[in-house]
Amino acid sequence: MGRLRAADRRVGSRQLAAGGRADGPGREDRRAEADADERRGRQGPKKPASGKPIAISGARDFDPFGPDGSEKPSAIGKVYDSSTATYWQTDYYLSSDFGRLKSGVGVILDLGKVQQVGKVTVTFVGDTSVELRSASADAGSEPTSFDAYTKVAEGTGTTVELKPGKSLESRYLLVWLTKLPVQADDGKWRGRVADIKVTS
Ligand SMILES: [Ca+2]
Repeated sequence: MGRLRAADRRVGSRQLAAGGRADGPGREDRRAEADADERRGRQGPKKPASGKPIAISGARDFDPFGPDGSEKPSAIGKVYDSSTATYWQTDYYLSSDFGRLKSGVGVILDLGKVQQVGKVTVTFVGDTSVELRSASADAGSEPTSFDAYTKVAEGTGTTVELKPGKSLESRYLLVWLTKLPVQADDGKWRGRVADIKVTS
């Protein structure tokens, strides 16, 4: 019995040794596979470079829960005039939560065509809470209903970087203000959007 077990152990150690040798080529195979993946990646469809500016071709004030659906449209171009010295502002409200009249107001951005969106940076006057919402990539025209825009990111601050969690493709984005600051100069609760930048 004792000798048999010893023989078993010898067989076992030989198998281990063989297994050890088998591991070598195994690692080689995995490396070769990784190389092949890399080659396939290089030859595959080109991934859009990230961090490239995406031009905003139009902006519209959006107040779907207000009586007239509009919020100070005349200055809306100032959200993308590349100057942080100019801004579009909301009406004023009696509290940071819009006097409990509505859940928010915002700006719809038209990117001209469906784009891969990596980041939207919004500069406010005063700490503001904001959501980035997106229409679906197959929206043929600018959606007018709030429900057509899905929340993809949110943040609070004066310069807020909104990064969708997964790769986002859309033509229409909604920058949706959800909490307003008090403005120092007029003492009123209102949002002021000084600049919006979109990058891939
Ligand atoms: Ca501006």
